[in-house]
Amino acid sequence: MTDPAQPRSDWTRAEVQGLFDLAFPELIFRAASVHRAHFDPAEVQLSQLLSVKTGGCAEDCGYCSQSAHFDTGLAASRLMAPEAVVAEARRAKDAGAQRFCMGAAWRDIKDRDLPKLEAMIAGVKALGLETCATLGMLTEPQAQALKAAGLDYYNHNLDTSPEDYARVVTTRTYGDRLETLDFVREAGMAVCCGGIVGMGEGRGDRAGLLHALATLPVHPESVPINALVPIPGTPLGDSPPLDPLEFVRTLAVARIVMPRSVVRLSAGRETMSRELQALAFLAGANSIFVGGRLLTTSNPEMDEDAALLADLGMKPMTMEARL
Ligand code: SAM
Ligand code: DTB
Ligand code: SF4
Repeated sequence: MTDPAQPRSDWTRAEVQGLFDLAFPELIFRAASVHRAHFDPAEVQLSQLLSVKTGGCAEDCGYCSQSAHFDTGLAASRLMAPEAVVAEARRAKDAGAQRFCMGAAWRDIKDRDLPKLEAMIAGVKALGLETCATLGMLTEPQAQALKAAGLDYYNHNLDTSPEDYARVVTTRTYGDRLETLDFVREAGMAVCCGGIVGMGEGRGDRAGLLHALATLPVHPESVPINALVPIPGTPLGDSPPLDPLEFVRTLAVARIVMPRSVVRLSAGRETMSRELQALAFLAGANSIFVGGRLLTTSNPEMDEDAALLADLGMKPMTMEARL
């Protein structure tokens, strides 16, 4: 019998679907068991996001406030100065964040922006923070340049199952996403790749997303699971809310199929109860975004999260546990 705590890349889609279909207590027990084989279940990594370039994006992601294709009332802005980004990162670190993720509303990176990006990444890294960026598609040389500047992780999500993708985005393909992920890997960066649930997809699509992630040649070291934050004016802004227990199931299956990855309880926490977040941690989630803002939407304030973690007897993840 294979050890359920050892990473495997040969999951079948039926196996992943079968995990979703387990009785809830059995699923959570298995996920919690796998979680403690690799992590301290009392630890959670605190990550802070910053939108370094907001709005006006050429892509048509049906969930996104920043697409130029939809009228969401969001004002677009230019790429921030590196010094301003580093100042925000210092504030985040002082408030308790261990990881800092820079996001840009771009379809892809333009070479002319590389010097600024390299400067901000180097400055954030120099503060002793783990660095992550999500800047759209990139080329192999661009991936190498970001790595050389000090970028630890690149975030690029698959979002949903391969067959559901065209319902959500039409301006790029699943294959485009996979190609960027390959370049990130080849450049020696860690991969941050996950998706969104609550976009009106079915359980089969949630299983399909996790199957796609867990059958990559190397599992993404970081797997953000976002609950859709509905944005008025976007095609998916009226999606019916997902059953919270199904959200927890998704986290639990992610934990089981990618046992060594950091599973991030990402967007959507503002509307989640403390009890639901506690269940999410029990199911193996071990990172949250902190600070009152995600990229363009709001998030619980740090003091609220600090109180939640204290009440649960949980603590920020140590540096050693992350590597
Ligand atoms: N433009 C880059 C890209 O899409 O790759 C990076 C920024 S993009 C905003 C990063 C990720 O945030 C998306 O891949 C998506 O998974 C998530 N996201 C965006 N809008 C969201 C929303 N309204 N609710 C939940 N997650 C969202
Ligand atoms: C990810 O998967 N979730 C974060 C991060 N990667 C960049 C972004 C969430 C964005 C939520 C919507 C917003 O604030 O615009
Ligand atoms: Fe652009 Fe990223 Fe938003 Fe898609 S998710 S519209 S690529 S900013």
